[in-house]
Amino acid sequence: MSNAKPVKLSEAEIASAVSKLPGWKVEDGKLHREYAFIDFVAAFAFMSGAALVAQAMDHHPEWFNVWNKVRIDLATHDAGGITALDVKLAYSMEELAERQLGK
Ligand code: H2B
Repeated sequence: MSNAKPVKLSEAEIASAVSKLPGWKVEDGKLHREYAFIDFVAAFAFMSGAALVAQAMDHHPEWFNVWNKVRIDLATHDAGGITALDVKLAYSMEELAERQLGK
């Protein structure tokens, strides 16, 4: 069913991960990014895709949406910090966002 308990990444591992994820930073001990899409439909399309990925991973974002903006915080509550699951979800979100941002 669920995988082994996720392990918190070290400061160095987090720094290395963030350096490969443009737009992402660590804020309040969570991986943080804000996207600005063209409109609400694009923002919600991104969120719909991300929701399916999150559910498949059994790993869920903290996020906040107003019209075209989506503010995201990723942390692993079971581990009390940032784990490889958060990095993986951030990469998936980047892929999904690119589709909406047309990059
Ligand atoms: N999402 C996040 N971000 N952190 C978790 O620790 C977590 C989760 N745990 N989604 C999962 C669900 C856990 O509660 C279930 C029981 O697997």
